Amino acid sequence: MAQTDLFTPISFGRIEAANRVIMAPLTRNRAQDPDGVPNDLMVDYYRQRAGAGVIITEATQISPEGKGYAWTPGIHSDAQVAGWKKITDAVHEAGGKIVLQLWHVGRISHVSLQPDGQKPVAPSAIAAEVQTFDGTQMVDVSEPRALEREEIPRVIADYRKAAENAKAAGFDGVEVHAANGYLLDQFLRDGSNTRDDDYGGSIENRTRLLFDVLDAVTDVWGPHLVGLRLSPFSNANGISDSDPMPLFRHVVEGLAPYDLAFLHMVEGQTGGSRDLEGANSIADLRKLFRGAYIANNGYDREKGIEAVASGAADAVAYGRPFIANPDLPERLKQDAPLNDPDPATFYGGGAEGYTDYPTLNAEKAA
Ligand code: 8OZ
Repeated sequence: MAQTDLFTPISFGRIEAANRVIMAPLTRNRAQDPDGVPNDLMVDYYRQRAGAGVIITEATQISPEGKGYAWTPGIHSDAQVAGWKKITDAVHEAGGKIVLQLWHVGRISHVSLQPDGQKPVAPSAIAAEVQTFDGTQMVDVSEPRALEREEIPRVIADYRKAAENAKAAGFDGVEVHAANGYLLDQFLRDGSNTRDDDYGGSIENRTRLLFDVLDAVTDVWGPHLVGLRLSPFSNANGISDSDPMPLFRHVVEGLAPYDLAFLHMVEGQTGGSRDLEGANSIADLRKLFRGAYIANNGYDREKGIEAVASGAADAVAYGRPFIANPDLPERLKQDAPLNDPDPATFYGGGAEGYTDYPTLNAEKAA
């Protein structure tokens, strides 16, 4: 039997991937149309990266209220669905697979980005001490208002509608973004969720919204086509919990009935240290999940190969390396040099630092 490595095919549930080099979700703020419609520049960007086993798109707001940064795309309007359809068509023509990341920012927003200038919504009226980009400058996020109990079914319905829209846009699946301190993570954690109804308090109550959303999204997509992203030990966007291990054990144990395509975890601090208080915490959580596991956070070629070879992960999601190397899987396979990403062009702007990084073939021809 051929040995399993980073470059062999894998099934994420019903999503068949040609290799295990996954493109991590990357916010790039190129949807400058005020309505958050994906544009032709984004078509080029994603087409260039179709060699990934699976592309997980940038976080995409499920509703106008779910937006927290200027120029991020949405999946709640017909024009957005049409824009994404061009992207899924281009990736499929190039032989790739692409999954949409469903996102609601919750309290990580600013009144100027919200419909009618209203306050962002959150589990509780507790502001995060972080900033966002409003289209002109970095600004402190606004104080949110607590969602009313009777509004929660509407938020779940927004996830359902977005999941239907993603299907209409031709995606191969969806990933529910429950990481990095956004709405679902805010509900999970006791630092941001102090509700006294059935969506706050006990672990069972704090995890209820996540499971409700998974119910809705898997109902739309069916089994083995929905993934989930978590960042159990990150404090990204001012998130905190007094005891994350039992919380996330409950989450991961609760995933069994959903028949997810994959579980995708940010290991350690998002974009930062991989060191955890409990060295085996991630491995312990992973053991509780029966499906495919995608590891993320600071992996290089060697760490990725080692993670798959040892069975610590089934696949590895690369973020920053995919920004600067559209043909990353090929480069990793050949052990070819990598281009360095330029942080000045990560967020916003045009083609520069977005679609102008060369492939190996382009470098050879030059
Ligand atoms: C960087 C900048 C803005 C948003 C995340 C969606 O951390 C993001 C994000 C990352 O998950």
